[in-house]
Amino acid sequence: MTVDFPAWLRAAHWINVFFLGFLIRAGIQILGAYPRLYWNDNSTPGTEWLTFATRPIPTDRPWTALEQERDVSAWLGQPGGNNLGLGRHWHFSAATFWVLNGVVYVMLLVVSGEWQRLIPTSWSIFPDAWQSALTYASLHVPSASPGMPYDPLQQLAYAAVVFLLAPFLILTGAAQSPGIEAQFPRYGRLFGGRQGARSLHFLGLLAFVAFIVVHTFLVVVTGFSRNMGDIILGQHQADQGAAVVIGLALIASMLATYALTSWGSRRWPRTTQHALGRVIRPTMRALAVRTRSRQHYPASSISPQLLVNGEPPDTPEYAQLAADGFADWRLEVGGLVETPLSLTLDDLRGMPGQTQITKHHCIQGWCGIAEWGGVPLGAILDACRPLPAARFLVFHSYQLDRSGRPFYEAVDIALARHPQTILADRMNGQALPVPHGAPLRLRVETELGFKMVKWLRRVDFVADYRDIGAGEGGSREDNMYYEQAVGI
Ligand SMILES: Nc1nc2c(c(=O)[nH]1)N[C@H]1C(S)=C(S)[C@@H](COP(=O)(O)O)O[C@H]1N2
Ligand SMILES: [Mo]
Repeated sequence: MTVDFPAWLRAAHWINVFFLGFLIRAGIQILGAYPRLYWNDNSTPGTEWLTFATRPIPTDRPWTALEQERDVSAWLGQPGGNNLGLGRHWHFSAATFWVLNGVVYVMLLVVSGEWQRLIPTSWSIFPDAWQSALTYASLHVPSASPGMPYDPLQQLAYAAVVFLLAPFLILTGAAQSPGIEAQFPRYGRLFGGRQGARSLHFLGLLAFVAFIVVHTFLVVVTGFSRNMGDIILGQHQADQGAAVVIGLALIASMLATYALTSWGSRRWPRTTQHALGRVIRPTMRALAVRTRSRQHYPASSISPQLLVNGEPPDTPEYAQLAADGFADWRLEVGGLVETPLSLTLDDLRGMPGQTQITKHHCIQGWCGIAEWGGVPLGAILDACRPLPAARFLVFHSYQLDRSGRPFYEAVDIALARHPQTILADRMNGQALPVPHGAPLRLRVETELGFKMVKWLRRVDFVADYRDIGAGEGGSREDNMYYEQAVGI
């Protein structure tokens, strides 16, 4: 066997490096949105095993989880700053192409027979790798295996990265998805829940970074121009000088791309949201809209305290409603419906109710489990009878968002009939507390928390959301560049 590297393998290597760079950078960006890691799904303050937080959690006043977001340097994060929405767009867009490239690469490995140089076929790889390790430990470079471009320890490390570490990152990434976890709660448990998966995903990142550092170091010390000949031109007999120049230019252009796309994202966030949205929307939508929540956590798993996001409305109107125990509060249901409704709390409580114990997935990364009680949204649909043109439900809140406009979110009508989509007026057996959305909030259990509008005022059935607010499908989409349908 020659030690040539076929062109497809070299291309796959560099495509992999390119998207991995985005994944790591954007992953760090996402971590900055809630820089605390846990092994429990309550995200209870003080129980984190690792934190990069810059702000202590206040103990003398109510606080919201968004206060915990921190700025990330653009040297590390994609795109840098306080940019969870764009970071997620980059992370999932890059993941899409990274996985595609990986699948093509593995298929070609198999059909070309090239896998024999990567996957160990004899147990002797372990003692041989140990010998290599001892050689490295004595500060010498071991010789490559016969007919192979690298020594047994390197082979073992490459095989582990391709066939163990990469799949592990995909699996722990998927386990953080509200859609996937809602439909397959047992899958989430495999990794110790969402926080377990998130912590493991982070450790996987560290493992990848460690691999990259050691790999790069070895590429340099075992003969940089020779190795560049292999991975750029396919063989080390080739013009090594040219290979080094091309290789360094390639790496420089990748770094320049990260810098330019980060700068461009922050300069034109809306354009970035739209462009990358086209890449990730089909998957996002499918997970949010097509999956079904089948969550039935035991009462014993209810979190001692569910974190809060969004500050309660501070308008005189809401204060008045709350002072009267919401006796004068109404939920207005209108728009593209046959029968507009105006429902009191008693009307809602008179309808057949439902309770469910589910996990709340905040886009920032934290989560918690609570019991929610209320009316299935399907019952409201039966009562108001949406017109055929209605495609989205727009939930409006009494609370004002950052732009000073009422907080709203648009939800696909297909979600309204999901068995666990409810309007909740109860939490953990009590009337819904004000911080959690009194008197009524939405629960849509296959999506991220920000879709679940609290302090509800009105539900409108619409054909399109583009003429509402900034037109992105919700306050968070408008102001923070989140995605409209969020199953991940
Ligand atoms: N009106 C309104 N609803 C809202 C928010 C908000 O800021 N305003 N925050 C959302 C976010 S980001 C999350 S994670 C959940 C938090 O619900 P909780 O406070 O009950 O945990 O509410 C969602 N509903
Ligand atoms: Mo959230």
